Amino acid sequence: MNALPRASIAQSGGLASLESWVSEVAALTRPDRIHWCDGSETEYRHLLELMQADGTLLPLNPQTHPGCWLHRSDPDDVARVEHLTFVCTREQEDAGPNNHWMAPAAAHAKMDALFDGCMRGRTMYVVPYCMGPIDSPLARCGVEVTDSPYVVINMRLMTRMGAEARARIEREGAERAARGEPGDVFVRGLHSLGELDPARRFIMHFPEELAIKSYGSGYGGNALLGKKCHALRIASWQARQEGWLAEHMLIVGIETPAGETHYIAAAFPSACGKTNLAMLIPPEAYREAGWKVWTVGDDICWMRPGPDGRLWAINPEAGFFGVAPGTSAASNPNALATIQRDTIFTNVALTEDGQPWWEGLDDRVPATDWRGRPFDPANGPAAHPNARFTVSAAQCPSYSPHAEDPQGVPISAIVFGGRRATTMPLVFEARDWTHGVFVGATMASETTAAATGQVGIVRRDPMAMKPFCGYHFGDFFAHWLAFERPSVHLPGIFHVNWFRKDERGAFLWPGFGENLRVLEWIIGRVQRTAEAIESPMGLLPADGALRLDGLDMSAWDERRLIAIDSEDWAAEVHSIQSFFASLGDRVPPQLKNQLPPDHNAG
Ligand code: GTP
Ligand code: SPV
Ligand code: MN
Repeated sequence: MNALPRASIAQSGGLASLESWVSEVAALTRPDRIHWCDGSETEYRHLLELMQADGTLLPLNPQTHPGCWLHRSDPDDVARVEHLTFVCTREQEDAGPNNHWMAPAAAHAKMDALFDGCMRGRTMYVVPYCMGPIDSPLARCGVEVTDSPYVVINMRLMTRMGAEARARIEREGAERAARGEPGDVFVRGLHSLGELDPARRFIMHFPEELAIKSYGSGYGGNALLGKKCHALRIASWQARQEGWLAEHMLIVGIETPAGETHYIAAAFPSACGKTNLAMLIPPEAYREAGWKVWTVGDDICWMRPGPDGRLWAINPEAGFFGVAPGTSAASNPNALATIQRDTIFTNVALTEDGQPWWEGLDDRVPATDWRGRPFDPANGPAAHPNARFTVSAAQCPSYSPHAEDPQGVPISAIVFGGRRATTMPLVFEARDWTHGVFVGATMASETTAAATGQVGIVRRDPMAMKPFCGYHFGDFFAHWLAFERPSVHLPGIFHVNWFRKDERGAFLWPGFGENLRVLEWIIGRVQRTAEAIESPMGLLPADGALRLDGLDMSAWDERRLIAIDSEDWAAEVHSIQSFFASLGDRVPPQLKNQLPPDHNAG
């Protein structure tokens, strides 16, 4: 590798205009052609044709799935890569022990050496995008430069991409110029598939420069830079500076029979149920009584105190990049209806007649697995466990009429939750804001196939942000605590666990649509109509406060669902204590003080 220091693109570009940054990128990467994306339907169709011609996309059965395509990724490129993801702040301490760190100059040098000439023979796409409704004051823009047309079409479904976003960037630049501030403000994302070699794959973030460099992966959160890289890692940094929150949360509106809609924001780690809760269909008895569920977002939530002091939230995304396995007419009919047309499927299996298929969909036997081989159960699951669909949110039958409101929706409750076979009860409420921040900060969950690495290991995943917080967790927790002030009317904070198991390994709770029963109690608590009792973890539903009528469940299992085992809790406290210790002295003392008195020292 060339060891000569070179001026990095982001640094030398500074806040230069969009055009000059794109020219610099092209001078480094040397593409054969540059295409500025306008986001039009014509452009989308042209890219689909191009990818059909070169085999990047296979058409699916047009009778059953019009406008749907299959993409098979490289078998070594099927999920986020946390061990190759870096936050490059000037001071290592600012990235925190929760992130891999590299000094910005070294990281730029490493990445620019990889990008040097990497787009020869390829087309470079310039993808302007807006995270959030185009006219929302909470929305932010970025530009992703990529050599992957698959990334371009995914960005078109997932963000407000094209001419309107470019116009917003230029308008904001002109407004800055009028105030005497130079340059355009947008997140600069540079992406190349490179050689798709895991040994030459890095996802680097430069929050102080609002820049991202991603090389060597075409998959999901590694490559669709508007999503985790911008809307969580960079945005969480910006949000801290500017007094708002960028969170790994779904947003769902629950309309009660009284006709009031309560918006709930819920943080569950990757592949732990956000899409499913966001699209929940009420159980029969609730539907008949008039309960309705409105989907605002399924993965990311940006929120800030509004003029009335409540937290107002937008979904910065325009589409869903959802987990396919487990999605069925029984578990998530709204998702299934959403993906019947104009959907990109990645790493699913195929039936004989060219329909997409995955484990848990139905009892048909697929013909071809996610790698394109004839299906043989000896090779493992037919669909990759992290197989995904990409689809416009507007196709979702439960898409909220307020999802595009520029001011967002007001949040009544924040819910944290993890995938825990033991220890954590179905639901509890935090005693106050500080305790709620403690509950979020100490969340843990079993790892899933959404990232490479071992599955099923319990790890601390504060606020479901372990892979996504762009700065030190201690500072992140302090930022959350700072929202408690007289002018802010804070939502209640709750914790749920849909995944508790019995001794035979079966889930105790039916989950999915029945989760509305838990949301009903949460709304009841916010409205001060539902009863609760004290416990060492927080406030549990009082006897009879949680509606369980009509569920096929023994009284014994009902009790076990919300039971707290004192040995389990003691082990949890111990583990939380060492987790706080591992984060060092930036953890706010108010959080350590939430531990039982003999555990909160240090
Ligand atoms: P990301 O897109 O990775 O952030 O995931 P997500 O949090 O949106 O997870 P998703 O809703 O896609 O669910 C992941 C898996 O958990 C799927 O296989 C679901 O079928 C399963 N799941 C979701 N909700 C429940 C539930 O209430 N109970 C049970 N047992 N499984 C669930
Ligand atoms: C997650 O892993 O939380 C996802 C999928 O939502 S990805 O976009 O690949 O990060
Ligand atoms: Mn996610």
